[in-house]
Amino acid sequence: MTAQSERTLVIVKPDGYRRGLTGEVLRRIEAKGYVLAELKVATPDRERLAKHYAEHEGKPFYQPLLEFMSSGPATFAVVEGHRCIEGFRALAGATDPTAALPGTIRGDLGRDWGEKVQANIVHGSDSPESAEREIGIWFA
Ligand code: RTP
Ligand code: MG
Repeated sequence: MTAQSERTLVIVKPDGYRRGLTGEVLRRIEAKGYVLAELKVATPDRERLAKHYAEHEGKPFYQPLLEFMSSGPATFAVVEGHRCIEGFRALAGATDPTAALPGTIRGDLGRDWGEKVQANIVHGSDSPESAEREIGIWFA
């Protein structure tokens, strides 16, 4: 990683993985110019999910979120590039896939399935501190 560079943790969530969208998400990341520094497929375990989503504990969607995220394989990527945290969140679009703008991953590929939690295809870290914390959880 160069001095100017930044890292973010991207997860293609179990809905994205099941729908065969991993390649499409990775393609968009690479087409944007970011670099895939690490990559793996694994089913997220509840212990690490609880750490990852600690900020949401107690919210109504917390338990459904852990259910959903542990429901099957996901793809984990460490993505690198100057301002990639902000850049990937722009690529991902709004949390609610119905409201996410066309042109974004969630806007182009996501929808509301009427579930208790938003199945919105991807996760992207929201700050440099979150990114380093999350990369430490999933790529220890
Ligand atoms: P992420 O952390 O996954 O990149 O997404 P985000 O920052 O846009 O959303 P955040 O507020 O951190 O919420 C984490 C994930 O929880 C699910 N969620 N569902 N009301 C709901 O149904 C609801 N609210 C949040 C989504 O999967 C969201 O990405
Ligand atoms: Mg978040």
